[in-house]
Amino acid sequence: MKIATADVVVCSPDRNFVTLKITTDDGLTGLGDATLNGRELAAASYLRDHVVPLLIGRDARNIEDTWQFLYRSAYWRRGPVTMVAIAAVDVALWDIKAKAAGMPLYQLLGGASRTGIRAYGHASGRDLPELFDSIRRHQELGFRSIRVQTSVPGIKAVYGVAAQPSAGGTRYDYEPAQRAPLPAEEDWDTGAYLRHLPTVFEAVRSEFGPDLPLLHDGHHRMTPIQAARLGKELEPYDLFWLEDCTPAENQEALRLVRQHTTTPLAIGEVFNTVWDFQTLIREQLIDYVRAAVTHTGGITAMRKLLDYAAQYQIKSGIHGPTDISPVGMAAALHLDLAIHNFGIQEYMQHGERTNDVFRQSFRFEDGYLHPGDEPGIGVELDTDLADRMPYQQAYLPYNRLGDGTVHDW
Ligand code: EZ4
Ligand code: CO
Repeated sequence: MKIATADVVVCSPDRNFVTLKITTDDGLTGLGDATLNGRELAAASYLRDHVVPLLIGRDARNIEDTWQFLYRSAYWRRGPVTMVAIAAVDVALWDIKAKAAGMPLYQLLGGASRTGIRAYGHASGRDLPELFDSIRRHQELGFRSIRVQTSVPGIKAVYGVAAQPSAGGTRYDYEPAQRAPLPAEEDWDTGAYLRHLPTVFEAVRSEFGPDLPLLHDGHHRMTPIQAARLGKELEPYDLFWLEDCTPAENQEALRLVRQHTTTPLAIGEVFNTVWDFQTLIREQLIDYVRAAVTHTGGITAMRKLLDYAAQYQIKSGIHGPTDISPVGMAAALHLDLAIHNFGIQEYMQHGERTNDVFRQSFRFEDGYLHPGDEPGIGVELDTDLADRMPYQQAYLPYNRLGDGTVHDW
């Protein structure tokens, strides 16, 4: 079973996606996601120019060996561009192996450890009535765990908050990447945020009661002492997790946060190897690993990372925004179903055009996701349709403080 062709497909149905399609000499195909939001073409070039030529003729069955070969022979280690490329190859080869075995991928990973995958959705609002509306709307969609983001008085645009309710006010979709030649500039004031957020969670708890699991994303914007204070002040509202409270490249900084709060911490959507989590896991500075299959070297690397986390009772919280394609999402779901230390799965639903290009077997029912039982990962790419939706320049926004200083976004 040799790799005959490997094609990189860049398309933009509702947003940009980079997909690798590997075909073997016996006609099996596998898909991998290499989407790197705002830097898609770098990932596409890394694959096309430097990885695809190395794949042709290789034995498609040797997944571990191919992973180690791509990682070690590059010499330059880690980094998002390298790791999304390796992830795409890895997931495509797992897809092929599972198709060859006639099984859904989760069966090859040890079989199902649960019947469904608890998912959380993204509610947001510019004020409390809008936020409550959005939470109710997500409950109607079936979500039983909900991330809460709101505007902050005095700040014009805040990450994760829909600028305005779209499509007749029923859905508060938030797509951070904008199709434009330059990134949008947003403003930020940590003091205003720290004063405001506990009042939001107090209001949400009194409206929705104690049982609804609530999450919040701090999006790397606080210093350790600010994060410690926020974690402490949110304790009465019993968060499922506080995500990315600090930038966390400085992993030791999390010790300070931990010493001050029992609010559970989730970190890692911008990380891409097990090494980036080494201190966080060994010192038990986090409760959930937020890495994505797409950005962290695929199934092979994520399995090792999550098995390492399991030794410390740290659970998974796999990153699942819309900039992970349905291919990356499906790969995550097979892993979620198979591992023992599953925590929760982020699920921002893709748009209709995306679902037309990527036909999927995974489903969402009553708050639970399931990858489906088709052989492989259960996603097929309509390449003709994809070719009619070419790449469009798009950037994530960035933040400036009141005095013009660039701040973490
Ligand atoms: O901003 O994936 O928790 N989810 C997030 C995401 C990220 C985007 C960046 O590409 O923080 O929405
Ligand atoms: Co996040």
